[in-house]
Amino acid sequence: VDNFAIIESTLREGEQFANAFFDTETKLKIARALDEFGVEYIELVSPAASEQSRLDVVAITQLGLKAKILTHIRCHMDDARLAVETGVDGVDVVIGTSSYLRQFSHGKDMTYIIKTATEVIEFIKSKGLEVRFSTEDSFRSDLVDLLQVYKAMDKIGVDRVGIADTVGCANPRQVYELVRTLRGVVSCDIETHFHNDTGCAIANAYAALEAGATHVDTSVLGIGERNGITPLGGFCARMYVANRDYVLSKYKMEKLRDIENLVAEAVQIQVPFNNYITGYCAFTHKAGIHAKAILNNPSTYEILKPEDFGMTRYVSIGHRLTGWNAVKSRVEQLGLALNDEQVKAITNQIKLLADVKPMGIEEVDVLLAHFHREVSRQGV
Ligand code: HCA
Ligand code: CU
Repeated sequence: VDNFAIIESTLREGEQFANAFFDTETKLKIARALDEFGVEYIELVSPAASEQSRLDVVAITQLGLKAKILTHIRCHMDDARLAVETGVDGVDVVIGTSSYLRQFSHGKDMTYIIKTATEVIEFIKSKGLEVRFSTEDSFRSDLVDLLQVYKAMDKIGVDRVGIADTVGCANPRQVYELVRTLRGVVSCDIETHFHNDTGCAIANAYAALEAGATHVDTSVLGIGERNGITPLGGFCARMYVANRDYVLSKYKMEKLRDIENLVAEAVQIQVPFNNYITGYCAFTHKAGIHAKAILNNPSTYEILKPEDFGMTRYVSIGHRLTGWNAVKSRVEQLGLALNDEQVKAITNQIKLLADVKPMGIEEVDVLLAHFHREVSRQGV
């Protein structure tokens, strides 16, 4: 799992999020921010979606970003012709292969799918562009059908094949097995795309990489169709735990919070309280036992180092689960001279008060300063 690339799809899958409507200026801002962060690819809405969408693809390709720019199209020659004229570095082609999609969506059989896909892929390749072929709803598709299409695409020289859990039904073990099987059948790269309907999107992406996938689709805050896909931040947290140095060498993690705020504002949502890395309580330690150990050595209860992400740790002390070691640390930060017995006494007072109502840090500070004045006066 120490060699993968991110295909950042906030400007494609993300626009399928209920609240999303990105004007051109916002798209450019998001594209620049993702590029600075260091994602390898930025995927954009199809130029066939609307005239403005097409113009926006062209505008983004002209920014001169380091990231490769992709556009995402249906498996149609009409879309392919539009895509290759936009100036993108590559095209992601998708077609549905599950019985649901074949019956209720496009109504095409496998022979037709392979024939059309071959024409589309060969056309895009002939323009010197990178090309990926992916099947929608891969996990509810017939395995024999799937492998047959992928094999055919690999043979004609597609750069990547993609697996998509369009409906979010897959679990990590199923993902591992499918990617492992596919790895044995094709020699090209393998891209993966996971929806998060049952909360498996990050785990599935990780399992895919363990099984030999090379590319993972993400979006900022996970926004996308329904409740979205693998979130960029959570995916990076997962990969950081697997290989910190690799992740920190590829991505400017301290820029994550700004990108999330930019996107959250653009789609008018709040960053969730429990968001990976940037949620407001992601580095808050509360219970006395945790606080004590954290103050001795943060790794005791922290798998992510806040400073690697431009974040700060916070030890919460104004509540009844607090402990005297945590209070002592605050006393020292404030430069108040109190011995351990005194710190224990004020800790008990904090607990009694907090039994009625938890306090913010300002209130605790006032209490500590007051206590300090009292004991100093008595000492004189
Ligand atoms: C969709 C398409 C897609 C495509 C994924 C891919 C999906 O249904 O909106 O190109 O790999 O989830 O299947 O986002
Ligand atoms: Cu999707």
